[in-house]
Amino acid sequence: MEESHPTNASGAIPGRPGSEPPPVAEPTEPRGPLPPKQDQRGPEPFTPTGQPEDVPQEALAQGGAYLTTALGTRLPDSDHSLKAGPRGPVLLRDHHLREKITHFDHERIPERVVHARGAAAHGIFRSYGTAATVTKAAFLAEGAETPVFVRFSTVLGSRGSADTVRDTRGFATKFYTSEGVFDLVGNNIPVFFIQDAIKFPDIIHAGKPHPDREIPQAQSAHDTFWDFVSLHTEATHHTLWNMSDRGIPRSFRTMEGFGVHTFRLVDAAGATTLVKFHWKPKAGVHSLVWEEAQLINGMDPDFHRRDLADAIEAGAFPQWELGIQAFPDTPEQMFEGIDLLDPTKIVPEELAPVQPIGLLTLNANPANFFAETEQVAFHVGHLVPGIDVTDDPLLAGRLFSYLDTQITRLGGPNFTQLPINRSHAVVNDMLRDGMHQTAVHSGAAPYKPNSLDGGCPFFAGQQEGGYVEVPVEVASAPRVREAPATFADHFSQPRLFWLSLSPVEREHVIAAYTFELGKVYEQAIKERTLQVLAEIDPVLCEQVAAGLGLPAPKAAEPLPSVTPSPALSQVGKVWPTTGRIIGIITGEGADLSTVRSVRQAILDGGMVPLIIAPTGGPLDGASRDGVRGVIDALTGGDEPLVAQRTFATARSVEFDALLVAGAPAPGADAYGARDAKAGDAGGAIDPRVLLMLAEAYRHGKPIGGWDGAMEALALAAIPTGAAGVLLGDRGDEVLTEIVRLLGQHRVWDRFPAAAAVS
Ligand code: HDE
Repeated sequence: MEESHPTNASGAIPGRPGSEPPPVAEPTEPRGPLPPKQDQRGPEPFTPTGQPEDVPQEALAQGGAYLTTALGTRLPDSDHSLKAGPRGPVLLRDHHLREKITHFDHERIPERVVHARGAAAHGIFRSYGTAATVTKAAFLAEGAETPVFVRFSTVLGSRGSADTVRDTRGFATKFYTSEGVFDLVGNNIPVFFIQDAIKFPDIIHAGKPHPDREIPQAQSAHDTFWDFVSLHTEATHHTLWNMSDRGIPRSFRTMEGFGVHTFRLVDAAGATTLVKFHWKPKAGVHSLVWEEAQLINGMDPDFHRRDLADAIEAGAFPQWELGIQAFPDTPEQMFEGIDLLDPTKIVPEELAPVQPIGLLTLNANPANFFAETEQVAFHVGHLVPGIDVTDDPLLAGRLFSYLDTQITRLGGPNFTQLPINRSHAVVNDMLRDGMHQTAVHSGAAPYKPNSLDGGCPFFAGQQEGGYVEVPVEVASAPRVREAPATFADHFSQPRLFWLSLSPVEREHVIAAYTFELGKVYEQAIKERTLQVLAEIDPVLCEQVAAGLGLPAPKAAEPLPSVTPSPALSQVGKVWPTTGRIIGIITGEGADLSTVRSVRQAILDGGMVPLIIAPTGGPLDGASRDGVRGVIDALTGGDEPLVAQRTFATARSVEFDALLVAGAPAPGADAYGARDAKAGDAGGAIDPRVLLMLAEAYRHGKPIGGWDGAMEALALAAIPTGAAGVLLGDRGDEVLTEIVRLLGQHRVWDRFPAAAAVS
């Protein structure tokens, strides 16, 4: 009988499960995966678009000079359907038409439930090694360099919503470390609305547009949001941060980032330290003012996205220092009376300084938004040895949620194989199959223990760099649906934050509450919120109540005595001005040599000069003398001076500071029927210039001018001698002073705070 079976080359009977005969005892010597059996081979190694796998990265997606079908057949035409005669009918047999339309029909994937709108960049993280005393994580060792991908986002809006809405911002970083991927999925606000993940659907349903009309988009100024946060008072602290300038950042580049939860670091000896992560922007923390934010949402809804991409393209690479606040890992997990497991609490930096541990530099824009920014999948459970989570109940829910959401969003469990999500450390996971599987696994035994695949893969203990959970003591307690008593204080830290703000920042908070509650329909919700504000501070409550035309309630409890944390204020420091945008307004008759030298000085200072003129094109007088003049201007010794904006296209909100070179007369298109901003242009100065100046003045921006600019300022009703308004004889001197003011981000003392000082 034996002889009648076919045999393979080695003479064995077919059907052997693995490529080697298994030993009797379970293999214990680690080794790489066994080769496929002799008779097996997977598909030839080609890229998803039919290229040999060793092509350079940029050629991976598409190649060749000719249009093809998805499977590489060259196409002669993609503009006309296949028809029975030029007038049709269209034929069902047109496989190219059907492939093109079918693929198009499926181009969208579900947007993120929260943080749908985002922008991202590639970069590098260089570790200082200062954290090596508390963690064994390899990417935090001295000098380690780790590629990263960072995605910033708003929370509430849909993918197509505007950037400068009042909202929390996401700040999620994927570190492709040598020990696997670590995701630090944080926000630009250090606390959260809720203390327990089970409340997340509630706060998000309340913040999202009303379910009946699906309005308003991407904002919290509506009844359901304030209904929830006024009833659920643990949201008070986060809400106050949102109503502060932190809710409307100037740029992603000027945002702080926070890990929010307390994490647990583990060193090589197994000793643990509790930490909070902080990102500190090198450019300083800086925000918009509310009117500016609202105008930008119409003028340039992609303001933050564009700012990030432009900065990187211009080589002004945004940088943040990563820092940690470190606390002893005691059984209580408390520090100076603050519960470290409560995500509605901060630890003031004055009590636990932020110690820098590395530098993040964003140095490349994504090549394809969908493939990278949209498909990137963060997960707080993507951890590496040396970094562990704590029992913060909010974090516990996140550990479940992020993995779960990616399965719906990215169509199955293999989202980790998408190029942007792939590990840079070798993967041997025994996870198999599923939608969109791109790996061709070999072997017969994706289970452990096995002997058929030589026992592969092997477990990695501490010595082999395995992620070994720290045996932290779990307190014995009854099973309850309850929060610990230390979570019950909802007002002392909001008060601490309020008292830490400068007077002008408090004015902004008052204005924000008054605006948002002013948009609320139901008076009961306003009254309830005023009661919450009374528990924070009487001045805040009274001023908002006055703005709403309602009586100010008194606090139910005596206000706690707290020590302010000056580190929480954004005002009063000096920052680099790199990447800031200065508009130079010129007009007929302006001295172009001064404009040229000021423009160059701005560039030399690493800032961005944008020239605003009555029309586009070259400014040099020669260019007006016909084609020859244009060519001369373009090719002469100097670079031609070209306007980047016109009086019709520019708006003050694009600029951090404005310079006026002379007295720009009304442009040829300055009449209301053509451009409503011009209205009745009867005066000596173009009304759109006056509008820009008046807005920049209101928004606390430095304004400078020379050569008759005084007339423009006077007509814009800007008092000469007002703070941050500089007129001079020389453009370079004016610029020097303007740049000094920019270093403080805004002219804070232009409008002294009136009411907000307790
Ligand atoms: Fe998220 N969050 N979140 N979150 N979150 C998501 O994951 C969730 C929370 C944060 O750019 C989702 O991929 C729950 C805190 C950022 O892709 C989802 C809870 C913090 C991003 C999700 C929280 C964050 C997300 C939506 C309460 C700051 C965007 C799509 C327990 C520390 C990441 C997705 C990116 C995204 C769930 C609370 C930050 C649904 C259940 C606290 C920056 O999984």
